[in-house]
Amino acid sequence: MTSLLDTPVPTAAEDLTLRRGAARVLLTNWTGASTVPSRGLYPHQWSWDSAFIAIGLRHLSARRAQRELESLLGAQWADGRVPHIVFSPSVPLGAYFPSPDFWRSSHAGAAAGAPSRTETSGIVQPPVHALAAWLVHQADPEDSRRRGFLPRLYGRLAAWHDYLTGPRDLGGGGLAAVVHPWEPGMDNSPCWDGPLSRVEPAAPGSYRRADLHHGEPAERPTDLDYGRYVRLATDYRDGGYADAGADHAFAVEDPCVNALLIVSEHALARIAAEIGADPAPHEARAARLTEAMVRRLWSPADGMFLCRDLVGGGLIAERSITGLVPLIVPGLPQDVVEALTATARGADFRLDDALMAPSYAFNGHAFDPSRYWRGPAWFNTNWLLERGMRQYGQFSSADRLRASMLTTAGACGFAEYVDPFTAQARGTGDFGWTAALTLDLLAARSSENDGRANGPSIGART
Ligand code: 9WN
Repeated sequence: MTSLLDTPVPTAAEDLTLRRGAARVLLTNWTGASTVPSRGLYPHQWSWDSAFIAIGLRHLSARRAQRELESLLGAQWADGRVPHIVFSPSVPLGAYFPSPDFWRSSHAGAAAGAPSRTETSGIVQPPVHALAAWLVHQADPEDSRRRGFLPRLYGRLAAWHDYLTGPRDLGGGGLAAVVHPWEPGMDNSPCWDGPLSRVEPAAPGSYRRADLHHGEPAERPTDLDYGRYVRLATDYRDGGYADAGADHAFAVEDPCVNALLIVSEHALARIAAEIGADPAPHEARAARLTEAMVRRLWSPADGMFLCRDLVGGGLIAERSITGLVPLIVPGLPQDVVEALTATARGADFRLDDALMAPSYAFNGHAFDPSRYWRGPAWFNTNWLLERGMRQYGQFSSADRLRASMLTTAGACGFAEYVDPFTAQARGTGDFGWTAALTLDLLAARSSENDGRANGPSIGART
């Protein structure tokens, strides 16, 4: 096992090179009002990408990070949902599938309150936004106050959380559910194999994938998975993107989605206090969500959280990184924290000797080191894990992971994801959140080195 003592300490010059490289990616991917995840594969604005990107962008320009979130929330639907993609009208339709003419949000989503002049998808992604807004505010509170950044966003963020805890509480147990594998952002995780097996794929000739023009087929979801994604999205659209009363073929409660909702609800409490609103309802909701997440998704036998299948019933017996992300939630029961940190270090995720934690258990039956969310290591989930371990006082694991992520990010050219054994780049390069979270990790490390240590909670982090 590699110990912390074996980890090479980068020199200030190496940090500067890394910072410059990450900044270059964010400048190149900036479109004027937001940042694309990648110029080729993902040429529009994505929801949770924008939140992670804002968290890093604030170290380059707090104003630009504010605009990143403002532009995304400007496309919010009247029912509160924040769409997972906001389409750029200047990008050709064929550049990404499913394109605006597939989602038809301004017409098909009219009853649900889709904007009439901006085209978006009709599904959502994990709610990282209130957390991002709070962190962006903290990067330059004076500018934020001068521009009324938080007062303008607060109502929208609250409506977003109301949507997730209201119409999206499909299980009736107090958690938010996702209705498509694209919603939790871990598209082809083995967690979805069971629920997806009940879905009849769309006919192969009825759509054309654009992702394979940019990515290796062995690193992307299979055609069978795509056919099922298209079927689910088509059915949701044809039902007017309605939630309550709809006959969802796929409905899952996901730990990462709900953990991010809880942390964002804590952030909303801080935002409320900052702008003179009442934080108490947000803290109360965060506490209710935390209790519901432990009650409905914790598996003592697995030592981690699992996904709950609301259609087939029961917990899904697949060990994915989603089940470790709840470490970012403050105030978890002590026995849960102990088991989770042990699982993170154990043979399935190897936090203390792998380069980065894989997206799916090393020993899982479906593990594949190259294919998308079925094994490769992703920077956003590892960033969350790093924050979670640090929050619960696991400093040496967190320090080691941070050092390894920084080395890997530079070596792989800010790749979308990497092989967790070799750090070889997978997916697309110059990826937005890889660059942004690199900047955030660098900033955290240098502020700790300067003696300005961050607080223990993710929400308290500046
Ligand atoms: C579908 C943009 C997004 C990420 C997701 C990631 C991938 C899209 C795709 O890219 O999903 O939303 O076409 O595969 O899985 O997490 O937000 O970077």
